[in-house]
Amino acid sequence: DTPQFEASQSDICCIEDDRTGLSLETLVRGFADNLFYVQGKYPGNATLNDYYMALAYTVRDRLLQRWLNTIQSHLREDVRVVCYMSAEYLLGPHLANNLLNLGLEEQIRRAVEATGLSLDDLIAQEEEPGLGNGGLGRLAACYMDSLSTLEIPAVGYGIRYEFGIFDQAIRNGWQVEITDKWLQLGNPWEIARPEEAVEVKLGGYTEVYHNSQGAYRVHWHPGRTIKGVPYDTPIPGYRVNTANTLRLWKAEAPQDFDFQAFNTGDYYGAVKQKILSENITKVLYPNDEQIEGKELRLAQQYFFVSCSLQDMIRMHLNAGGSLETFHQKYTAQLNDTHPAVAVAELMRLLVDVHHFQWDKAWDITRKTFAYTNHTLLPEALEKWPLELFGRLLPRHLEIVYEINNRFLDRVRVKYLGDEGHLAHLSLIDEQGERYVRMAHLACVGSYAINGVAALHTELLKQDVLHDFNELYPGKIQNKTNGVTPRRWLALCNPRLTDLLRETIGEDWLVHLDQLRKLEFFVDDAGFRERWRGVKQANKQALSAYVREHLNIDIDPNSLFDVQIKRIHEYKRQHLNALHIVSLYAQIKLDPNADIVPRTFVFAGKAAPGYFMAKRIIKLITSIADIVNNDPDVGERLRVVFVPDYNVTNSQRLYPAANLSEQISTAGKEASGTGNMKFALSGALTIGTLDGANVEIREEVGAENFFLFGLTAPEVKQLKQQGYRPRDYYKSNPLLKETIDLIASGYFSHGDRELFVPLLDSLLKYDPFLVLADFQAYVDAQKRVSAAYCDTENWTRMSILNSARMGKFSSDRAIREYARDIWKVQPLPIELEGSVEFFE
Ligand code: CGF
Ligand code: PLP
Repeated sequence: DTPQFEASQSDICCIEDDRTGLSLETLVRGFADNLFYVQGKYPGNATLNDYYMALAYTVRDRLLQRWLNTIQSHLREDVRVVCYMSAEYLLGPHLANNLLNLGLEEQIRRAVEATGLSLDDLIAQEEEPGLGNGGLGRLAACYMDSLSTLEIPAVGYGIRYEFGIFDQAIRNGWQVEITDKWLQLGNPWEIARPEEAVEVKLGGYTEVYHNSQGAYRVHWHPGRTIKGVPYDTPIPGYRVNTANTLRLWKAEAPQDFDFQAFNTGDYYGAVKQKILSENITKVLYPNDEQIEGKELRLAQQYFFVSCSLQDMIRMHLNAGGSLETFHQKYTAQLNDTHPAVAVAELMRLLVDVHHFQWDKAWDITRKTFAYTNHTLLPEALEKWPLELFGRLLPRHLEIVYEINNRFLDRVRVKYLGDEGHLAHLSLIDEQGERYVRMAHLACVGSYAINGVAALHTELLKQDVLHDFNELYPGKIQNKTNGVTPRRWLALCNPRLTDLLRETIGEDWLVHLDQLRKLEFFVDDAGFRERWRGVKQANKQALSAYVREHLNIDIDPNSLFDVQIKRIHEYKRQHLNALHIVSLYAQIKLDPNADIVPRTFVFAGKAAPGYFMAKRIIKLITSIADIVNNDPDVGERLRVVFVPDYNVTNSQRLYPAANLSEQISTAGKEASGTGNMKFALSGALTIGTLDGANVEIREEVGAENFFLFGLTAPEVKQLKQQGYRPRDYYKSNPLLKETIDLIASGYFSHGDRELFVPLLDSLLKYDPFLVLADFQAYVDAQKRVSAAYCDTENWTRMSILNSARMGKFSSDRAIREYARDIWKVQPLPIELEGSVEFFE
């Protein structure tokens, strides 16, 4: 039967007692108590951070009953639980989001103001937990929000990195990385549960033995043991009583780590062991879509997956369940292959620790996991050298071999004598150095596989997972990504939210399709005026921010053309840069050139080791330096690189955009989620037929989307024919002029070497077809400029973009996962009366 996903929408009510009540008096009292008793400060010596902490605890106090009730109810009702396993969660700040979801903003604002402080200042004080690189981690955060809002029993499992994604500064036009010390002033949202710590083993060797019944068993003698300590953060749903748990694991040395070493007087040896243990969760690897084959990274992956599976097994057994029914009680979603070693770990736990027969264990394992693929880029498909894998996880390598042998036996039967198929499907890559292919392990060890946008899923079936699709027809399905309307509309765009509330109510917060009602207003000139007013105010706010922080004057009336995302060649920030240079060249040739004024906004981090991406940043900042200071340009062009792209900063960028740049090479961007956030706030998209752009265009209408560029099949064909980028350069005078201007040292104080690596790569290889798409992009940009001049029509298109974004809610995505993959039901949570502690 189909699950009911109507949120129960209970009026948010905290239990009115003197601890967690909502009256002005109780709130102020709670705030003051937390400042005094938790932070240990008087108002006289409190810092802004002390006040933020005290307020966060005051909000958390009002969330705890929901959270504990949720956990209790899930246990009592013995419900099926989704475990989302993700190495990344890019949560963004909690305070404002929790106020929104709990419906407490007004009361808390009044209480804070009653003390003479400003709520906005305290909200701004929060250091965001940047435990992710970009889209994939942010998706996990949106999904946690939707799981709670839809009242689906869920736990998010991940890693509590001590240092999250680095903070980015721009110095002399280059990216500089700064350690993200997000925990340094304390994290009021988490609760450590050391009593639920588990042990994880690494290294060592295995030994075969026969048990008392003569059965063959394997014993793993690990080289070292690490303790995993869970830190829990409640994730409240929007205006429901459900608050699911995000459980992040921290690595520590086990209690007896130093026992022997200390006894033998090896003090430094003991300390070294402790540090080695803690290193595992020290830092997030800052690469998006690029594997870094470091042993520590595999250790991180294995560590959190082993902790999580042991945790699930413990809970299941404690609740009186038998492991035979483990897969009925839990389903685990593998967010990309980062947690894919879970397949081997569950087998180990079932076979070696709980003494299951292999076949039975395999049946349970395959029914437990489902796998989401997020990329087609070959450099992002994880594989581990056998030697490294075996050194760290000797038992798991044996298990992978055994899984592979049994799997290939089945494949052999199907493809009689066809060694090619065997080699393609094998979990071990045998061409040259041998590797474990993590995507293959995830495909074989799961009951469902999904892509993240329709085009991506099709390409997976045709290409990267072609043989698996043939072997398991129907197993690969599509689940187009979505974003939470709570953070990405209500929270980040309060002006638009007010207008929506007045016009169509607020049902869209949980039923994003309701935005369709806006279509009734597109022909209402008064409404369009107000719509423009909102966008203008958002642009003014961004202009003020840019003025204050970057000392650049931008014109809020200009077209705000925004590209914000990780810096990557496939995302083609350099294509955007070439367009800017082409406009600038036009002005230099004809100072009176009629150019629609534009402000180009960029933001994004480059992986620290990604040479080309860092040069792209330097190119953009160098262009900005020249263009912004050239009197010939006047007000017509501005280029701004906003440093330190993260959730906090993104929240002021999406709402201010007129134009959203989604210009990846077709077939390379699996989905994109930034594209959805822009359109939700009324930006129009200039984009290729890539990832979710395809579906966005379908929804908003081709006439409300600026399409350009080669399609995925055309890209493939051009590459097969032998792509010669230099031919485009030679035959297109505008392109030649643009590239020559950069090469001449014009943007680099005469330094002709600075951009050689970038330009050489474009002219010689151009792996992402920048030059092939250049003219089509320039032409589409001309259409954009013309359209922007027709203010009324642009506003119509903007309204229609927002109005038709219903599909891209993460609630829709999670409903689909729940219905088609997980088969889970929501459980509304009752709030029982006031907690009686000591009777
Ligand atoms: O996942 C991505 C992003 N880089 O994190 N992938 N990975 N790996 C894709 O490239 C995006 O297209 C996608 O939107 C995101 C979430 O699925
Ligand atoms: N990083 C942050 C902070 C985001 O908000 C988003 C948006 O989803 C992303 C990365 C991913 O952006 P895109 O989908 O454009 O790659």
